[in-house]
Amino acid sequence: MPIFSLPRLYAIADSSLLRDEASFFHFVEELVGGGTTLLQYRNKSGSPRQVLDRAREIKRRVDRSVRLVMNDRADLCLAAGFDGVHVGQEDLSADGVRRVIGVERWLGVSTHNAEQVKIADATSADYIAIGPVFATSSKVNPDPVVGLEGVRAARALTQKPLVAIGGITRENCRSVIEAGADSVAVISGLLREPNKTVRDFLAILG
Ligand code: TZP
Ligand code: MG
Repeated sequence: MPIFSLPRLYAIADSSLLRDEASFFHFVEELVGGGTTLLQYRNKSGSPRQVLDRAREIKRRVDRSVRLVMNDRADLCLAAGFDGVHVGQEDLSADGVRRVIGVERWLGVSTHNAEQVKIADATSADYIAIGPVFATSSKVNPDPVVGLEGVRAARALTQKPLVAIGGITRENCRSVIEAGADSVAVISGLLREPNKTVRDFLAILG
């Protein structure tokens, strides 16, 4: 497994939240220009071909120092030459993804309760995400909010790097790190003024 350390901010670019392709790529460039070093591409509505085309374009536009993570799809991660995959509870299992992507690429798993954290901890996942920490409108049918208490509980159950997700803003991100998360994953909190907002998050999180 690669030596693994997560940056404090894990930006997620969700293509459904940007009105067209040009704004999507502009958004990605703003995130990276602001200092994002770990970026997940999330596209729940495109065909596999569209997802891959956009992924390749992201890769073309973004410096190699930025780690690129594909949401849901191990096959498209490989096809796009991304650095990792993030899967949820209904995607391929973590160990199934690992067999596809090999040991070098990064693998993250979403969890929503203590039981799922324990199970993910026993897999070959490189990091575990826990959430939604706060209310979110970026996910269809989100699981119940776990709160800061859920982050603390997850922290106690795993030594893998822990990502907190769901409703995280500049205002509440410190409390999430203080509850034990290593990194905060943010979707809607980056949509406005992404370059400045990324810089703000990085300044707040040190
Ligand atoms: N998983 C748990 S909450 C969530 C996902 C994908 C959405 C997070 O988006 P936002 O806009 O940062 O609340
Ligand atoms: Mg998924």
